[in-house]
Amino acid sequence: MAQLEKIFSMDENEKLERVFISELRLVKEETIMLRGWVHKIIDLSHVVFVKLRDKSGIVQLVCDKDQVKDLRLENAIEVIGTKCENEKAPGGIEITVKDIKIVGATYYEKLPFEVNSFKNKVALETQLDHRTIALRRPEIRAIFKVQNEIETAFRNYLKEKNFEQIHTAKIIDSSTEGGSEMFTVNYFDRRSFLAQSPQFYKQMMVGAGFERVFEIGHAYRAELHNTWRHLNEYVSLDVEMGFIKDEYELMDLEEGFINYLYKHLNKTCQKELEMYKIELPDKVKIPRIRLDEAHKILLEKYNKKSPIGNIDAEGEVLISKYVKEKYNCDFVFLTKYPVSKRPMYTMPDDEDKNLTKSFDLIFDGLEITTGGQRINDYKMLKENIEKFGLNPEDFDFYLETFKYGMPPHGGFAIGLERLTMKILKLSNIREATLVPRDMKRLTP
Ligand code: AMO
Repeated sequence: MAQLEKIFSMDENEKLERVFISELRLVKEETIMLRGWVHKIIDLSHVVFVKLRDKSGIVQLVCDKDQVKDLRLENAIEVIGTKCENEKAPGGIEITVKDIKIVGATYYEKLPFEVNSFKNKVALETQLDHRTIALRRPEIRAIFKVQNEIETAFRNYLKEKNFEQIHTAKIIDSSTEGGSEMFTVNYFDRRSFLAQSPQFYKQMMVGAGFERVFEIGHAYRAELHNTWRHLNEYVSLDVEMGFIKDEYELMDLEEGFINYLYKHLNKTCQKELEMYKIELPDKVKIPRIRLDEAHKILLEKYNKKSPIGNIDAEGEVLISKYVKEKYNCDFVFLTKYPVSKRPMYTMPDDEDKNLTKSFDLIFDGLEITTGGQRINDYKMLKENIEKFGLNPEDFDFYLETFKYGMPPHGGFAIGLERLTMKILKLSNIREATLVPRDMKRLTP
Protein backbone atom coordinates (compact mmCIF):
# COMPACT_ATOMS: atom_id res chain seq x y z
CA MET A 1 0.00 0.00 0.00
CA ALA A 2 2.79 2.37 0.96
CA GLN A 3 4.45 1.58 -2.36
CA LEU A 4 1.22 2.39 -4.26
CA GLU A 5 0.85 5.71 -2.49
CA LYS A 6 4.39 6.61 -3.49
CA ILE A 7 3.66 5.86 -7.14
CA PHE A 8 0.44 7.85 -6.96
CA SER A 9 2.15 10.85 -5.43
CA MET A 10 4.93 10.71 -8.04
CA ASP A 11 2.36 10.84 -10.86
CA GLU A 12 0.71 13.79 -9.19
CA ASN A 13 4.08 15.46 -8.82
CA GLU A 14 4.90 15.01 -12.46
CA LYS A 15 1.93 17.21 -13.30
CA LEU A 16 3.41 20.06 -11.30
CA GLU A 17 5.02 22.87 -13.24
CA ARG A 18 8.22 24.35 -11.91
CA VAL A 19 7.70 27.68 -10.14
CA PHE A 20 10.45 30.30 -9.88
CA ILE A 21 11.05 31.67 -6.40
CA SER A 22 10.18 35.21 -7.51
CA GLU A 23 6.74 33.93 -8.61
CA LEU A 24 5.87 32.29 -5.27
CA ARG A 25 3.63 35.13 -4.15
CA LEU A 26 1.64 34.95 -7.37
CA VAL A 27 0.88 31.21 -7.63
CA LYS A 28 -2.46 30.04 -6.32
CA GLU A 29 -1.57 26.37 -5.84
CA GLU A 30 -0.59 25.19 -2.40
CA THR A 31 1.59 22.33 -3.59
CA ILE A 32 4.38 23.49 -5.82
CA MET A 33 7.62 22.36 -7.40
CA LEU A 34 10.81 24.40 -7.11
CA ARG A 35 14.24 23.83 -8.59
CA GLY A 36 17.57 25.34 -7.69
CA TRP A 37 20.73 24.97 -5.63
CA VAL A 38 21.30 24.34 -1.93
CA HIS A 39 22.40 27.77 -0.74
CA LYS A 40 22.57 27.15 3.00
CA ILE A 41 21.74 24.38 5.48
CA ILE A 42 20.74 25.41 9.00
CA ASP A 43 20.41 22.39 11.28
CA LEU A 44 18.34 23.17 14.37
CA SER A 45 18.22 19.53 15.49
CA HIS A 46 14.38 19.24 15.54
CA VAL A 47 14.04 20.85 12.12
CA VAL A 48 16.40 21.72 9.29
CA PHE A 49 16.07 24.91 7.26
CA VAL A 50 17.47 24.74 3.77
CA LYS A 51 17.84 27.94 1.77
CA LEU A 52 17.06 27.19 -1.84
CA ARG A 53 18.47 29.52 -4.49
CA ASP A 54 17.29 29.76 -8.08
CA LYS A 55 17.96 32.39 -10.73
CA SER A 56 15.25 34.61 -9.30
CA GLY A 57 15.85 34.54 -5.55
CA ILE A 58 16.17 32.57 -2.32
CA VAL A 59 13.48 30.85 -0.25
CA GLN A 60 13.47 28.88 2.98
CA LEU A 61 12.58 25.18 2.93
CA VAL A 62 11.45 23.52 6.12
CA CYS A 63 12.68 19.91 6.12
CA ASP A 64 13.00 17.01 8.48
CA LYS A 65 16.36 15.44 9.10
CA ASP A 66 15.73 12.44 6.93
CA GLN A 67 14.99 14.54 3.88
CA VAL A 68 18.32 16.34 4.01
CA LYS A 69 20.66 13.60 5.09
CA ASP A 70 22.40 13.41 1.70
CA LEU A 71 22.26 17.12 0.90
CA ARG A 72 25.44 19.18 0.46
CA LEU A 73 25.86 22.86 -0.23
CA GLU A 74 25.40 23.63 -3.94
CA ASN A 75 23.66 20.38 -4.83
CA ALA A 76 21.17 21.03 -7.64
CA ILE A 77 17.79 19.87 -6.33
CA GLU A 78 14.13 19.53 -7.20
CA VAL A 79 11.70 20.14 -4.38
CA ILE A 80 8.00 19.42 -3.92
CA GLY A 81 6.35 21.17 -1.04
CA THR A 82 3.55 23.33 0.24
CA LYS A 83 3.66 27.05 0.41
CA CYS A 84 3.07 28.67 3.79
CA GLU A 85 2.96 32.27 4.82
CA ASN A 86 5.29 32.86 7.75
CA GLU A 87 6.12 36.35 8.90
CA LYS A 88 9.32 35.14 10.50
CA ALA A 89 10.65 33.54 7.32
CA PRO A 90 12.80 35.70 5.06
CA GLY A 91 10.45 37.09 2.38
CA GLY A 92 7.39 36.05 4.42
CA ILE A 93 6.98 32.69 2.66
CA GLU A 94 8.45 29.29 3.40
CA ILE A 95 8.02 25.85 1.89
CA THR A 96 7.21 22.78 3.93
CA VAL A 97 8.98 20.06 2.04
CA LYS A 98 7.30 16.81 0.96
CA ASP A 99 10.08 15.53 -1.24
CA ILE A 100 13.60 16.54 -2.25
CA LYS A 101 15.43 14.99 -5.20
CA ILE A 102 19.10 15.64 -5.94
CA VAL A 103 19.37 16.29 -9.69
CA GLY A 104 22.95 17.57 -9.69
CA ALA A 105 25.54 15.82 -7.54
CA THR A 106 28.59 17.54 -6.00
CA TYR A 107 32.16 16.26 -6.12
CA TYR A 108 34.11 18.87 -4.20
CA GLU A 109 36.06 18.42 -1.00
CA LYS A 110 35.78 22.06 -0.05
CA LEU A 111 34.07 24.93 -1.88
CA PRO A 112 36.65 27.40 -3.25
CA PHE A 113 34.84 30.07 -1.18
CA GLU A 114 31.49 30.56 0.50
CA VAL A 115 28.65 31.18 -1.89
CA ASN A 116 26.15 32.09 0.82
CA SER A 117 27.98 34.76 2.72
CA PHE A 118 28.22 38.32 1.47
CA LYS A 119 30.37 39.41 4.36
CA ASN A 120 33.51 37.62 3.31
CA LYS A 121 34.99 39.38 0.33
CA VAL A 122 36.66 37.06 -2.15
CA ALA A 123 39.78 38.26 -3.96
CA LEU A 124 38.98 39.12 -7.57
CA GLU A 125 41.54 36.72 -9.01
CA THR A 126 40.03 33.84 -6.98
CA GLN A 127 36.55 34.83 -8.18
CA LEU A 128 37.75 34.81 -11.76
CA ASP A 129 39.55 31.48 -11.38
CA HIS A 130 36.28 29.92 -10.18
CA ARG A 131 33.95 32.10 -12.23
CA THR A 132 30.86 29.89 -12.27
CA ILE A 133 30.97 29.47 -8.51
CA ALA A 134 31.54 33.18 -7.95
CA LEU A 135 28.55 33.95 -10.17
CA ARG A 136 26.36 31.92 -7.84
CA ARG A 137 26.79 34.63 -5.23
CA PRO A 138 23.71 36.84 -5.62
CA GLU A 139 25.66 40.10 -5.36
CA ILE A 140 27.93 39.04 -8.22
CA ARG A 141 25.06 37.78 -10.37
CA ALA A 142 23.40 41.16 -9.80
CA ILE A 143 26.14 42.85 -11.85
CA PHE A 144 25.13 40.83 -14.88
CA LYS A 145 21.44 41.42 -14.38
CA VAL A 146 22.23 45.14 -14.57
CA GLN A 147 24.47 44.57 -17.60
CA ASN A 148 21.72 42.61 -19.30
CA GLU A 149 19.27 45.44 -18.72
CA ILE A 150 21.78 47.98 -20.09
CA GLU A 151 21.80 45.98 -23.30
CA THR A 152 18.01 45.79 -23.36
CA ALA A 153 17.70 49.53 -22.82
CA PHE A 154 20.25 50.23 -25.56
CA ARG A 155 18.35 48.03 -28.01
CA ASN A 156 14.91 49.35 -27.09
CA TYR A 157 15.95 53.00 -27.11
CA LEU A 158 17.52 52.75 -30.55
CA LYS A 159 14.72 50.64 -32.01
CA GLU A 160 12.25 53.28 -30.88
CA LYS A 161 14.34 55.75 -32.87
CA ASN A 162 14.22 53.67 -36.02
CA PHE A 163 17.67 52.07 -35.75
CA GLU A 164 18.25 48.49 -36.93
CA GLN A 165 20.50 45.96 -35.24
CA ILE A 166 23.33 44.54 -37.35
CA HIS A 167 26.02 41.89 -36.87
CA THR A 168 29.25 42.41 -38.75
CA ALA A 169 32.38 40.33 -39.28
CA LYS A 170 34.89 40.10 -36.50
CA ILE A 171 37.56 38.45 -38.65
CA ILE A 172 38.76 41.23 -40.88
CA ASP A 173 41.43 42.27 -43.32
CA SER A 174 42.65 45.63 -42.07
CA SER A 175 42.92 47.91 -39.06
CA THR A 176 40.02 50.24 -38.29
CA GLU A 177 41.25 52.34 -35.42
CA GLY A 178 44.87 52.59 -36.55
CA GLY A 179 47.81 51.62 -34.41
CA SER A 180 49.28 48.20 -33.95
CA GLU A 181 46.84 46.92 -31.36
CA MET A 182 45.47 44.09 -33.48
CA PHE A 183 45.30 40.37 -32.81
CA THR A 184 46.31 38.38 -35.85
CA VAL A 185 44.49 35.23 -36.92
CA ASN A 186 45.56 32.60 -39.41
CA TYR A 187 42.90 32.71 -42.10
CA PHE A 188 43.69 29.67 -44.25
CA ASP A 189 46.79 30.75 -46.16
CA ARG A 190 46.54 34.42 -45.18
CA ARG A 191 46.94 36.61 -42.16
CA SER A 192 43.82 38.35 -40.88
CA PHE A 193 42.87 40.34 -37.78
CA LEU A 194 40.26 40.42 -35.05
CA ALA A 195 38.16 43.58 -35.39
CA GLN A 196 39.06 46.42 -33.02
CA SER A 197 35.65 47.91 -33.71
CA PRO A 198 32.83 47.48 -36.25
CA GLN A 199 33.64 51.02 -37.39
CA PHE A 200 33.94 50.52 -41.16
CA TYR A 201 31.03 48.12 -41.39
CA LYS A 202 28.63 50.25 -39.40
CA GLN A 203 29.42 53.20 -41.69
CA MET A 204 29.06 50.99 -44.76
CA MET A 205 25.62 49.83 -43.63
CA VAL A 206 24.50 53.44 -43.27
CA GLY A 207 25.58 53.87 -46.89
CA ALA A 208 23.91 50.61 -47.86
CA GLY A 209 20.57 52.18 -47.04
CA PHE A 210 20.02 51.08 -43.45
CA GLU A 211 20.59 54.76 -42.50
CA ARG A 212 20.52 54.04 -38.73
CA VAL A 213 22.26 51.00 -37.30
CA PHE A 214 23.52 49.64 -34.02
CA GLU A 215 25.61 46.65 -33.11
CA ILE A 216 26.29 44.88 -29.83
CA GLY A 217 29.37 42.76 -30.31
CA HIS A 218 32.85 41.91 -29.17
CA ALA A 219 35.80 44.12 -30.05
CA TYR A 220 39.42 43.06 -29.69
CA ARG A 221 42.36 45.14 -28.60
CA ALA A 222 45.86 43.70 -28.32
CA GLU A 223 46.74 46.53 -25.94
CA LEU A 224 49.60 45.91 -23.57
CA HIS A 225 47.66 47.45 -20.71
CA ASN A 226 46.96 45.29 -17.72
CA THR A 227 44.90 47.81 -15.79
CA TRP A 228 41.60 48.09 -13.89
CA ARG A 229 39.94 49.60 -16.98
CA HIS A 230 41.34 47.65 -19.94
CA LEU A 231 40.25 44.35 -21.43
CA ASN A 232 41.65 42.68 -24.51
CA GLU A 233 38.15 41.58 -25.49
CA TYR A 234 35.21 43.82 -24.63
CA VAL A 235 31.64 44.35 -25.73
CA SER A 236 31.13 47.44 -27.82
CA LEU A 237 27.73 49.13 -28.04
CA ASP A 238 28.03 50.76 -31.43
CA VAL A 239 25.77 53.30 -33.10
CA GLU A 240 25.92 54.89 -36.55
CA MET A 241 23.41 57.37 -37.95
CA GLY A 242 22.99 58.78 -41.42
CA PHE A 243 21.76 62.22 -42.50
CA ILE A 244 22.98 64.01 -39.37
CA LYS A 245 23.48 67.74 -39.10
CA ASP A 246 26.55 67.66 -36.87
CA GLU A 247 28.24 65.86 -33.97
CA TYR A 248 26.00 67.59 -31.44
CA GLU A 249 23.07 65.56 -32.75
CA LEU A 250 25.04 62.45 -31.75
CA MET A 251 25.69 63.81 -28.28
CA ASP A 252 21.95 64.52 -27.95
CA LEU A 253 21.28 60.92 -28.96
CA GLU A 254 23.71 59.55 -26.38
CA GLU A 255 22.41 61.86 -23.65
CA GLY A 256 18.92 60.62 -24.48
CA PHE A 257 20.14 57.06 -24.10
CA ILE A 258 21.66 57.72 -20.66
CA ASN A 259 18.34 59.17 -19.47
CA TYR A 260 16.37 56.29 -20.97
CA LEU A 261 18.80 53.81 -19.40
CA TYR A 262 18.52 55.28 -15.91
CA LYS A 263 14.72 55.15 -16.06
CA HIS A 264 14.89 51.56 -17.30
CA LEU A 265 17.32 50.47 -14.57
CA ASN A 266 15.29 52.17 -11.86
CA LYS A 267 12.32 50.12 -13.07
CA THR A 268 13.98 46.74 -13.68
CA CYS A 269 16.95 46.57 -11.30
CA GLN A 270 15.73 48.10 -8.05
CA LYS A 271 16.94 45.16 -5.97
CA GLU A 272 20.34 45.06 -7.66
CA LEU A 273 20.89 48.81 -7.40
CA GLU A 274 20.00 48.66 -3.72
CA MET A 275 22.54 45.87 -3.18
CA TYR A 276 25.22 48.25 -4.46
CA LYS A 277 23.65 51.29 -2.76
CA ILE A 278 23.26 53.08 -6.07
CA GLU A 279 20.78 55.87 -6.63
CA LEU A 280 20.36 56.93 -10.24
CA PRO A 281 19.09 60.47 -10.88
CA ASP A 282 15.80 61.00 -12.77
CA LYS A 283 17.32 63.47 -15.22
CA VAL A 284 20.84 63.87 -16.57
CA LYS A 285 21.92 66.98 -18.48
CA ILE A 286 25.47 66.48 -19.69
CA PRO A 287 27.77 69.50 -19.99
CA ARG A 288 29.86 69.81 -23.18
CA ILE A 289 33.34 71.21 -22.83
CA ARG A 290 35.94 71.70 -25.56
CA LEU A 291 39.10 69.69 -24.98
CA ASP A 292 41.30 72.82 -25.02
CA GLU A 293 39.03 74.40 -22.42
CA ALA A 294 39.23 71.25 -20.29
CA HIS A 295 43.02 71.50 -20.46
CA LYS A 296 42.83 75.08 -19.22
CA ILE A 297 40.50 74.14 -16.36
CA LEU A 298 42.78 71.29 -15.32
CA LEU A 299 45.83 73.52 -15.30
CA GLU A 300 44.22 76.47 -13.54
CA LYS A 301 42.21 74.54 -10.96
CA TYR A 302 44.35 71.51 -10.28
CA ASN A 303 47.76 72.47 -11.67
CA LYS A 304 47.43 69.44 -13.89
CA LYS A 305 49.28 69.38 -17.22
CA SER A 306 47.69 67.28 -19.97
CA PRO A 307 49.25 65.42 -22.87
CA ILE A 308 48.97 67.33 -26.17
CA GLY A 309 45.55 66.83 -27.78
CA ASN A 310 44.34 64.37 -25.21
CA ILE A 311 43.49 63.80 -21.60
CA ASP A 312 45.09 61.14 -19.41
CA ALA A 313 43.56 58.95 -16.71
CA GLU A 314 44.29 61.48 -13.95
CA GLY A 315 42.83 64.26 -16.12
CA GLU A 316 39.64 62.23 -16.61
CA VAL A 317 39.24 61.93 -12.84
CA LEU A 318 39.90 65.63 -12.22
CA ILE A 319 37.61 66.91 -14.97
CA SER A 320 34.85 64.67 -13.58
CA LYS A 321 35.44 66.13 -10.13
CA TYR A 322 35.15 69.64 -11.59
CA VAL A 323 31.94 68.82 -13.46
CA LYS A 324 30.42 67.13 -10.42
CA GLU A 325 31.08 70.21 -8.29
CA LYS A 326 30.03 72.76 -10.89
CA TYR A 327 27.11 71.00 -12.62
CA ASN A 328 26.28 68.16 -10.20
CA CYS A 329 26.65 65.73 -13.10
CA ASP A 330 28.61 62.47 -13.32
CA PHE A 331 29.10 62.83 -17.08
CA VAL A 332 30.89 65.27 -19.35
CA PHE A 333 31.31 65.40 -23.12
CA LEU A 334 34.74 66.58 -24.21
CA THR A 335 34.59 67.94 -27.74
CA LYS A 336 36.81 69.04 -30.62
CA TYR A 337 39.75 66.66 -30.36
CA PRO A 338 42.64 67.49 -32.71
CA VAL A 339 43.01 65.78 -36.10
CA SER A 340 46.32 64.28 -34.98
CA LYS A 341 44.62 62.25 -32.24
CA ARG A 342 41.66 60.88 -34.17
CA PRO A 343 41.43 58.15 -36.82
CA MET A 344 41.51 59.01 -40.53
CA TYR A 345 37.72 58.72 -40.94
CA THR A 346 36.99 61.63 -38.55
CA MET A 347 35.42 64.79 -40.00
CA PRO A 348 37.58 67.92 -39.56
CA ASP A 349 35.98 70.84 -37.78
CA ASP A 350 34.26 73.52 -39.93
CA GLU A 351 36.13 76.41 -38.33
CA ASP A 352 39.52 75.00 -37.37
CA LYS A 353 40.89 72.35 -39.72
CA ASN A 354 43.30 71.15 -37.02
CA LEU A 355 40.35 70.03 -34.92
CA THR A 356 37.68 67.38 -35.53
CA LYS A 357 33.94 67.05 -35.06
CA SER A 358 34.50 64.34 -32.49
CA PHE A 359 33.93 63.82 -28.80
CA ASP A 360 34.51 61.57 -25.82
CA LEU A 361 32.09 60.93 -23.00
CA ILE A 362 33.66 60.74 -19.55
CA PHE A 363 31.63 59.09 -16.79
CA ASP A 364 32.78 59.47 -13.21
CA GLY A 365 36.45 59.70 -14.12
CA LEU A 366 36.57 57.24 -17.01
CA GLU A 367 36.15 57.53 -20.77
CA ILE A 368 33.23 55.34 -21.78
CA THR A 369 32.62 56.62 -25.32
CA THR A 370 34.32 57.94 -28.39
CA GLY A 371 32.25 59.31 -31.23
CA GLY A 372 31.96 61.90 -33.92
CA GLN A 373 30.94 62.89 -37.39
CA ARG A 374 32.75 61.02 -40.17
CA ILE A 375 34.09 62.17 -43.51
CA ASN A 376 31.38 61.25 -46.03
CA ASP A 377 32.93 62.63 -49.23
CA TYR A 378 34.83 60.00 -51.24
CA LYS A 379 37.60 62.31 -52.47
CA MET A 380 38.16 63.86 -49.09
CA LEU A 381 38.30 60.48 -47.37
CA LYS A 382 40.74 59.07 -49.92
CA GLU A 383 42.99 62.10 -49.50
CA ASN A 384 42.79 61.81 -45.75
CA ILE A 385 43.79 58.15 -45.86
CA GLU A 386 46.87 59.23 -47.85
CA LYS A 387 47.57 62.07 -45.40
CA PHE A 388 47.63 59.47 -42.64
CA GLY A 389 50.35 57.62 -44.56
CA LEU A 390 48.03 54.74 -45.47
CA ASN A 391 47.37 53.17 -48.84
CA PRO A 392 43.80 53.81 -50.11
CA GLU A 393 43.94 50.52 -52.05
CA ASP A 394 43.96 48.67 -48.73
CA PHE A 395 40.60 50.27 -47.99
CA ASP A 396 38.91 49.67 -51.36
CA PHE A 397 36.11 47.63 -49.81
CA TYR A 398 35.33 50.50 -47.44
CA LEU A 399 35.86 53.35 -49.88
CA GLU A 400 33.56 51.85 -52.48
CA THR A 401 30.47 52.78 -50.44
CA PHE A 402 31.54 56.41 -50.54
CA LYS A 403 31.37 56.60 -54.35
CA TYR A 404 27.62 56.18 -54.40
CA GLY A 405 26.13 59.04 -52.43
CA MET A 406 27.22 58.61 -48.83
CA PRO A 407 25.12 60.89 -46.60
CA PRO A 408 26.60 62.97 -43.78
CA HIS A 409 26.81 60.55 -40.89
CA GLY A 410 28.39 59.78 -37.57
CA GLY A 411 28.14 57.63 -34.51
CA PHE A 412 29.72 56.51 -31.30
CA ALA A 413 30.64 53.43 -29.29
CA ILE A 414 30.20 52.71 -25.59
CA GLY A 415 32.20 50.06 -23.77
CA LEU A 416 29.58 47.88 -22.08
CA GLU A 417 31.82 46.69 -19.25
CA ARG A 418 33.05 50.22 -18.52
CA LEU A 419 29.48 51.51 -18.39
CA THR A 420 28.40 48.66 -16.08
CA MET A 421 31.41 49.17 -13.85
CA LYS A 422 30.77 52.88 -13.46
CA ILE A 423 27.02 52.55 -12.85
CA LEU A 424 27.64 50.10 -10.02
CA LYS A 425 30.79 51.89 -8.80
CA LEU A 426 32.92 48.75 -9.16
CA SER A 427 36.64 49.17 -8.94
CA ASN A 428 37.80 46.78 -11.68
CA ILE A 429 36.43 46.22 -15.18
CA ARG A 430 36.90 42.45 -14.79
CA GLU A 431 34.12 42.44 -12.19
CA ALA A 432 31.76 43.50 -14.97
CA THR A 433 32.99 40.86 -17.42
CA LEU A 434 31.63 37.31 -17.35
CA VAL A 435 34.85 35.71 -18.60
CA PRO A 436 37.49 38.40 -18.93
CA ARG A 437 40.37 38.28 -21.34
CA ASP A 438 43.38 40.25 -20.28
CA MET A 439 47.11 39.94 -20.86
CA LYS A 440 47.36 37.06 -18.42
CA ARG A 441 43.96 35.40 -18.57
CA LEU A 442 42.78 33.08 -21.31
CA THR A 443 40.72 30.72 -19.11
CA PRO A 444 38.12 29.98 -17.91
P1 AMO B 1 37.40 53.75 -28.97
O1 AMO B 1 38.61 53.06 -29.43
O2 AMO B 1 37.60 54.98 -28.15
O3 AMO B 1 36.51 54.20 -30.23
O4 AMO B 1 36.47 52.75 -28.17
C1 AMO B 1 35.18 53.13 -27.77
C2 AMO B 1 34.91 52.72 -26.34
O5 AMO B 1 35.14 51.33 -26.18
C3 AMO B 1 35.63 51.05 -24.89
N1 AMO B 1 36.96 50.46 -24.96
C4 AMO B 1 37.44 49.53 -24.10
N2 AMO B 1 36.88 48.93 -23.03
C5 AMO B 1 37.61 48.04 -22.35
N3 AMO B 1 38.87 47.70 -22.68
C6 AMO B 1 39.49 48.27 -23.74
N4 AMO B 1 40.72 47.91 -24.06
C7 AMO B 1 38.77 49.23 -24.51
N5 AMO B 1 39.04 49.98 -25.61
C8 AMO B 1 37.94 50.70 -25.86
C9 AMO B 1 35.71 52.38 -24.16
C10 AMO B 1 35.81 53.36 -25.31
O6 AMO B 1 35.38 54.65 -24.97
N6 AMO B 1 35.31 53.31 -33.53
C11 AMO B 1 35.37 54.13 -32.35
C12 AMO B 1 34.00 54.53 -31.89
C13 AMO B 1 33.25 55.45 -32.81
O7 AMO B 1 33.81 56.52 -33.14
O8 AMO B 1 32.11 55.13 -33.17
C14 AMO B 1 36.10 53.38 -31.25
O9 AMO B 1 36.17 52.18 -31.22
O10 AMO B 1 34.49 52.55 -23.45
